[in-house]
Amino acid sequence: MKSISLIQFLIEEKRAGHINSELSLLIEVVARACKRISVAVAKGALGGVLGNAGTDNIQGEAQKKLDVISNEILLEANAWGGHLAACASEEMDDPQPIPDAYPKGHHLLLFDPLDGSSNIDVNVSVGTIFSVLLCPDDIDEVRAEHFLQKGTEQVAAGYVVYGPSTLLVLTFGHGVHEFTLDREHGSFVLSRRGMTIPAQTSEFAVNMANQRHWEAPMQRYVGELQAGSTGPRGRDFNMRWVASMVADVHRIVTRGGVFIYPLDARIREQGGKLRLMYEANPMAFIVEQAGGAATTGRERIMGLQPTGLHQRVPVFLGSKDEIEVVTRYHLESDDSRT
Ligand code: FDP
Repeated sequence: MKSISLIQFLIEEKRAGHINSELSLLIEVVARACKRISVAVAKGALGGVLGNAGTDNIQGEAQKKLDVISNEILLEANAWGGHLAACASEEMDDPQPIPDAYPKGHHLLLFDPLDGSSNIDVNVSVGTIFSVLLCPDDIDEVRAEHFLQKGTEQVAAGYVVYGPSTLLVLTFGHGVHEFTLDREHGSFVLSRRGMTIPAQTSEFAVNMANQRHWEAPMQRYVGELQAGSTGPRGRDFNMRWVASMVADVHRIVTRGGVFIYPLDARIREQGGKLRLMYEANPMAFIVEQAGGAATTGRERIMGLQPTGLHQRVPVFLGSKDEIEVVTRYHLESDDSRT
């Protein structure tokens, strides 16, 4: 079979009218940066990249050396390309403007440079997540408010998994496609076109250690899954939790399942655990494009009007039928309390 490189694929997408040249260039630059991150991740202890950086990010979380390195790689790669108006990252309080020395483009890039930090030092898959928006016209200075667009406004989203293989999964709103990094040749090669998530599944991903802090509808839903063939669902379910969102979502995009990071009593005030702009929205775009669903347990993630660059939300995504069940349980529970 003739292999198709990412560059060829992007040319095809341009010809199909799905993307313009600037967006194509942006994706090429992000992919190139992720190849460098992949090399750094793979070096592990030999590259001196493991362990804490000794700093905290905006969310007060300890930064790993690889968080900081990955952030710098993505910033540096994107600054001079001429395709961005600004970028924003989990690791930076405020958006980073494009230096005056470089031409500016029309896109805004948001990213979580290295998701799944707790897995870095134990040689388990981690990843990069990114979301691309258009910058509003006639902006002299890009500020955080210009990024606060609904997920439905995304023009591209993707993630890269640094696992046994390095994979790039991408959507422009015309299906979801997977590229595998050919390490010998240094290029991403199309490995799956038009990925689809089956509507039904028997696999769920959630951190069960938090169970006692969940809301009642979440307790009900997972309780029924655990009861399996002896409960109301009448069949057994299996659980998988990598604790790297990218790896868990990739399993779901590959063979179905649901990924849930719900509200719980300890994180209620902050709105949830995962970040809307560079985790939930890009993953929701990918999952919906693959035929799945993504909600907060109550409403569609991509329909939310963002209120902050680092805003957190509850996340329920994956196989459509299951997301409908758990979302219905939340809405029924809310109705019964009003
Ligand atoms: P991490 O904090 O390690 O970066 O993005 C947050 C995230 O990882 C997700 O990748 C992952 O799914 C989740 O948090 C892990 O949460 P737990 O620590 O509760 O398992």
